[in-house]
Amino acid sequence: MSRPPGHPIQASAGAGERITGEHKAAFAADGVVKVTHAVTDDWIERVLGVADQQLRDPGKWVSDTNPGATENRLFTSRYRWSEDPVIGDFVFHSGMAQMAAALMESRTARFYFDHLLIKEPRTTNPTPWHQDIPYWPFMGKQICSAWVAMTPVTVEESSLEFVRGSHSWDAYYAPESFDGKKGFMADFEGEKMPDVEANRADYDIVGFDVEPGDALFFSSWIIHGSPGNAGDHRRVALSTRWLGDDAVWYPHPGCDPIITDDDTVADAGEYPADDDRFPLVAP
Ligand SMILES: O=C(O)CCC(=O)C(=O)O
Repeated sequence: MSRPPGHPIQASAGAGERITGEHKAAFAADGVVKVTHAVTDDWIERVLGVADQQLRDPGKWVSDTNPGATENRLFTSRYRWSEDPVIGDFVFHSGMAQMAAALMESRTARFYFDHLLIKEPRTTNPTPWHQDIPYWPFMGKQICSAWVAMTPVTVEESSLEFVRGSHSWDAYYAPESFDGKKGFMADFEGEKMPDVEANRADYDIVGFDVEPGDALFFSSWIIHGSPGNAGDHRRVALSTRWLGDDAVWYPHPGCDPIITDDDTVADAGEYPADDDRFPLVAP
């Protein structure tokens, strides 16, 4: 898993200038902001091509609730960037790094991983309410995702919802499996996630309807989730994960085991200056 040939670090330098003071203020206060038309149509076609290809011939890091089905299926594929030229190109040249850095008020953005998320029509599986940071072997406030819609999606059709401002709660909720099979694990780091869904009125929940190419940038600390896809068309999104200046390598009980201490030159508690695993994309 290292930088693929043909993807030198190259500026999508102007992309950060798309981010306005208003975007930054919303991201800081709410923990999430929508940037419309964040990527151009050619990216959308190319990523939708990857989605078709992945459904036909899944990569190594896949989850799939209903293999082969065209309905009621939640499919995800991760860590494709070093093998798939489209995803690699997206990581280095779509401008997500520059926008993420600008929103995090970070000088730099290193790439962590890509996450393709497909919900076929009439998929009942929600994405449960969670924070990202406890799932990841990093610590820091300047860590975020750029979730880009590749199909039009309303909240009813499974666009993302957020508990506004929850990135500032100073709470750290233990990872739980998304299929609900494994609940709270006492040996994982973090408290039990409260039942947001059952108590929606108690939370300041904001959801975003999006068009293809719109991006939701959100803090890795914000509580978020999405309902199932009640609609009759496929929902496709590509999330990329970004590490800012204050990120440190922090492997801990419960975090994603795909990249471990053995796979990186990063040292626990230190900035992850590992250009092969976590390439510096911005500036
Ligand atoms: O697309 C989804 O339903 C979930 C996305 C998500 O949780 C994420 O990108 O962190």
